[in-house]
Amino acid sequence: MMNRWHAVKRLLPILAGLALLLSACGRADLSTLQPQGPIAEKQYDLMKLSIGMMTVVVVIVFLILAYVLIRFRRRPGQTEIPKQVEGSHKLEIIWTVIPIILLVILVVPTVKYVFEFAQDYTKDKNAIQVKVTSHQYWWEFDYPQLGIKTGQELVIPTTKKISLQLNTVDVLHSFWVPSLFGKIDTNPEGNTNKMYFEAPKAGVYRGKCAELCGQSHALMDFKVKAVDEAKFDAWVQEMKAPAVLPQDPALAATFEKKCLSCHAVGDKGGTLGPNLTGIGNKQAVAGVLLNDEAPVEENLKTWIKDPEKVKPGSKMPKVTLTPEELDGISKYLANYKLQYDNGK
Ligand code: HEC
Ligand SMILES: [Cu+2]
Repeated sequence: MMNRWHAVKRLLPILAGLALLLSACGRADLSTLQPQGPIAEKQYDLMKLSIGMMTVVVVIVFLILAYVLIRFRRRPGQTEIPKQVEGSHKLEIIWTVIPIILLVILVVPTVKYVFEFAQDYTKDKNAIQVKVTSHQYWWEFDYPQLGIKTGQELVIPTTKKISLQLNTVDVLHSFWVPSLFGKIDTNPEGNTNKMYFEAPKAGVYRGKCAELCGQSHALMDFKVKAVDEAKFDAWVQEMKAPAVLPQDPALAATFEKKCLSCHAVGDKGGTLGPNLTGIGNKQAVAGVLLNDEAPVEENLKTWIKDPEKVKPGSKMPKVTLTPEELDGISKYLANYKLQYDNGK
């Protein structure tokens, strides 16, 4: 008896640690266990149903096992072999029928949701259409109905269905916003995956690449920002407004020459990198340098100075700039803010 208590005592810290670990699975903007939209809620319902059923089965099986172990244990002095039972029709029917019933309970809602989640809204005029393209190591969002291409931050209205078509330009990635919907792959073979979701609560949700895609896979973060319809419309107008370039003409020329070959601001520039319009009030620089952890200007400087240091293997080269140019461009971008969310 004493020994057993010692064993339990030794296990206690491990159990406490596990409980602590599990209790930390709780960020509302990042957790499957705190769904923030209808798709995630239904997926969570399926999880609860299957885990609930498994728990009941495990508990019953272990209770029966414990009962059998105690009730039919070998007693002192017992020498004869107990009565052998086999081919009991009653038992066989019970242990065939019960699992079938359990499977049916699991299958019906699962199949129902599989079809529901696979509905195609790509032709729906009322849905916001977004073409998602994954790159090592960033996400591009193209809104064909609105004529906007952006990156790293998917801005959406809370009132509409968002219909996604997903592709990659390089390797396999997986698009995942745990609190809004499950993972969906972006396939290299050119076959486009589709899905839809809704985010009825305004807020910022964290997204992840969920498929090991290279050295900076773990840094391939993005955000989904859900805003009300008025703010969304304002955002669209601001994204389409003419480019605002640095005031100093020399700095503007440097920026155009060295940055706009890949990046866009307003109506100017290229698409090899994320659109920089409004980068001054985005949630993060390059997805990972969070602007609520360091000032955006500092994050911009850190990134532009040496992208490779922030995200090994990044496709943004280290651009040669004088310290004044680096300061000037970082300041200019930090002040490139949009007003749709009250300049926040
Ligand atoms: C050869 C193309 C190329 C050039 C030139 C280039 N960039 Fe980039 N830039 C990229 C790519 C690609 C990314 C995405 C990198 C990632 O996140 O993995 C990026 C990301 C960024 C980001 C983060 C964007 C976001 O939405 O978080 C900023 C800011 C940025 N670049 C600024 C600049 C500036 C300033 C210059 C000029 C000094 C510049 N870039 C030149 C390709 C380029
Ligand atoms: Cu990836």
